[in-house]
Amino acid sequence: MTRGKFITLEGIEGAGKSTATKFVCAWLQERAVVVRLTREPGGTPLAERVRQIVLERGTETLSPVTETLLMFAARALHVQSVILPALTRGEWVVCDRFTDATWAYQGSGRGVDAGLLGTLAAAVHGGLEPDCTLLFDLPAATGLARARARSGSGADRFEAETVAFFEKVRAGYLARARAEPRRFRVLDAAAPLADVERAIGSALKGLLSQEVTA
Ligand code: T5A
Repeated sequence: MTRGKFITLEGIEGAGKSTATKFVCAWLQERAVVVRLTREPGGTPLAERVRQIVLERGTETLSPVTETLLMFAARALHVQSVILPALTRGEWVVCDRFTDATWAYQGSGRGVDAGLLGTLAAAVHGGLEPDCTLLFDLPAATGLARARARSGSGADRFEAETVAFFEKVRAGYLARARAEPRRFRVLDAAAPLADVERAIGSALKGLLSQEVTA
């Protein structure tokens, strides 16, 4: 059986990833692809509990390294229980965030050492990398305004960060996209939804045609 494709969606808060996952899944299903939609942090019952810990604005401070370890703990559960089994069954996995988020948020945003991130990524998912990463790029102020309009006073620990923090995260994402142009497709997420969806469709067409010609 052919291994499925692994598609990740990345970007700062309010970039439109969750909205786009629905479009990606529907687009693939219309073409008879079996899709497994999932997200990080989360994707398994225990990993979803870790998600609550990292998102809640509790009284206990999480250091950048603690935050990083929690992200990778959740990811280890997710990769072993959900992502690898689905890919092995030939399903396509559509994942709202993966390790690029750790490089962007904990690495570029919080300043966690790249050596540590590389070691943890290798230990947790070895040779597993996304086949395609859709990066939803937009100015931090625009994304945050969208996210806060939706969350209101219920903003989570990340949404409560400053625009300057998210500009560092955005720069981290764009640097990764420049370093791996074949894997990343950078989309203008400030554009009207119809334009964003057209760009997603074009990226997915490319991925599907690789499958046919492989
Ligand atoms: N995190 C995660 C790390 O720090 N390290 C890691 O390793 C990982 C995996 C997860 C948090 O954890 C952090 C990053 C995050 O802070 P999350 O809920 O997955 O949290 O991520 P968020 O970015 O917070 O999710 P959001 O829901 O805020 O953003 P989305 O999914 O990008 O945006 P979406 O689709 O919900 O859209 C937001 C609003 O904008 C509108 C939508 O209708 C919605 O109201 N919208 C548009 N409006 C106009 N034009 C468009 N093109 C639009 N697209 C969407």
